[in-house]
Amino acid sequence: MSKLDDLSKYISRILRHRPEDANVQLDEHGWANVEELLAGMNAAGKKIDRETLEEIVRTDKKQRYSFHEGGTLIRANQGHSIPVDVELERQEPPEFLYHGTALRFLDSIRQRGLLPMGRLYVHLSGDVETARVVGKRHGHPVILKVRSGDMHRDGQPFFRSQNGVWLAKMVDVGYFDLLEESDS
Ligand code: HQG
Repeated sequence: MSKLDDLSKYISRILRHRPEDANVQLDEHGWANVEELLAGMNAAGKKIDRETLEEIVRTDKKQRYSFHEGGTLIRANQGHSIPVDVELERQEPPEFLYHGTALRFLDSIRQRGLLPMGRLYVHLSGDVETARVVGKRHGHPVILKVRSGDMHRDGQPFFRSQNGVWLAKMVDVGYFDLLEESDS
């Protein structure tokens, strides 16, 4: 992993899950003070300066972070486990969305539906390829095709994060099927 990727991974953890590890406080909208983050990271042995942080925010492949207030505040665009309100936009989803997961989770998902587990939302992708990459993080990937259009018509809200990830509170059993690869 490159040095920037390693720092970025640490920043995700601080801004989404464990701000206290770097002595950082998030406000109700998930914003952290940039100076506080830099000081906390350096104190925790993750050496970083403002220029490097700006480079990470600018070049991150998934555009995970945003600056605010002239670069004095920073937050993760999505993916939190701590309950912050990142002012997600409610949006009408496409007819189908995709969720990549691991084969070993499938029985449980079929019984209980897709749940946010350690995060605030279930993460869904607009395309099969992205879902496959997400699923691979957990093991042998399988892809679920979610009937997001039906969920929407049944009154279930969908959100889209700043960086284009589709989010739902949960996906009930009955709104997804295992994707047959010839079907994609
Ligand atoms: C599974 C990355 C058992 C779910 C990615 C997933 C994504 C269940 C895992 C973002 C279940 C949670 C999120 C049930 C769901 N029983 N397992 N009922 N319901 N699961 O990491 O979607 O690089 O919290 O299928 O690209 O994998 O961090 O969610 O496999 O966008 O920016 O429980 O994280 O982005 O795993 O990934 P995660 P995810 P970043």
